[in-house]
Amino acid sequence: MSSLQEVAQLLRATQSPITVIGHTNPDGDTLGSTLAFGLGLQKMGKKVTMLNIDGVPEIYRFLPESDRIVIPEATHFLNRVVVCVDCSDPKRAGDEVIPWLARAGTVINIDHHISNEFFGTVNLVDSEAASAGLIIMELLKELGVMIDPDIATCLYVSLVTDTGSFRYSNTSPRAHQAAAELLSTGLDQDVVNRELYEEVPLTSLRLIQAGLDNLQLSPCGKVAWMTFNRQVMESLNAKDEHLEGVVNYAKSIKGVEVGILFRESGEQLIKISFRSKSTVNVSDLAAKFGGGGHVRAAGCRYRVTLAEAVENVVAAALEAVLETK
Ligand SMILES: [Mn+2]
Repeated sequence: MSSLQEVAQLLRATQSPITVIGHTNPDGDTLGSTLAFGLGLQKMGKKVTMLNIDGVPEIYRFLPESDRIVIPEATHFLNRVVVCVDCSDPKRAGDEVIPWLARAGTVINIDHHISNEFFGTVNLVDSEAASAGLIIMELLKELGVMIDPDIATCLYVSLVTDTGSFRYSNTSPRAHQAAAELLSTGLDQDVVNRELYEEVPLTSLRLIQAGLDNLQLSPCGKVAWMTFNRQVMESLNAKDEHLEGVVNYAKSIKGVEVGILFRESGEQLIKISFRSKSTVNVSDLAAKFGGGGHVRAAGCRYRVTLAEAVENVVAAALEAVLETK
C-alpha cells in the first residue's frame, strides 16, 4: 500500500503521458473520478488520455469534458503510467484491457472497494472513502491542483451517486466535509440534481415498472429480488445503464435486508447486483459467485441460466441473512 504523498511524488516526477481508466458499465463515481483526475493532471501540464470501455452513458454526458473519455486501444497503454480508478481488479476495466495493462510502464490502482486485489504497481486503496472520487480529491489537493468548478462538479457527482445522495452507510463526516468544500467552489448544484434525478430516461422508468411487476419476496421477508430477462431488455431497447439504482427498489421494502437484481446478459451469463441494509456483507456474498464490491453494495457475473442464478443466489442470500441474525 502506498501513501497519498508517495503517489503524488510519482505523478509529479513522471515524464510519460498518463492514462486514466474507469470500470465497465460506468457509474457516476468512476466517470467523475476519471474526469476530475484527468482534468487535474492536465492542469499540472501532463499529457492525459481518459478511457472507458463502455463510453459515457447518456445520463452522464452533462459532466464537464465528458466527450474527452474515449474507448481504449492498445496504444493508450504502452509505456505509460496508467491510473485505474474505482476498479477492484483489472477485469473491471474490461477484459480486453487486461493484456494492455500488462504492457503499461506503471499501473496506479486508486480504489475504495473492500474487495480490491492490489493489482497495481502502486496501490492507493481506502475502503473507508465514500467514493473513489474522494481519494482523487485528496490526491489532487496533495498535488497542489486548484479544484475549479468543473473538477468540483465531477467530484461532487462521484460523491452524490456513490452515497445515494448522502443516504447510504458510507456517508461519513469526511464525505460531507468534502461535499461542502466542493460546493464552495461555486459548482452548479441545480444542474447536477436536475441531470441526475429530474431527467430520468423513460426507458429507466419502464424497467422499474417491469422489475416491480416480477418482484419476489422470500417467505421470511428478508430477501427481495427482481429479474430482467433479455426479452424485457430488448423490448424496451434498454441498456445496462438504464438499470442503475433499480436494485434499491428491492432493498427499500420494509423488513428486507438484501435486495438483488438479476439481469440476463447472455444465454448463460447473468449479471447480479446486491444491496444490503444493515447486517449482511454483500461483498462476501458476491464473492461466492466470483464477484465483490462493498459491504452494502456489490455485484458479480454468474455463468448459468437465469433460473439457476435466482435459485442459487437467493439461497446463498438467505443463508447469509441467517448467519448474521
Ligand atoms: Mn465507487
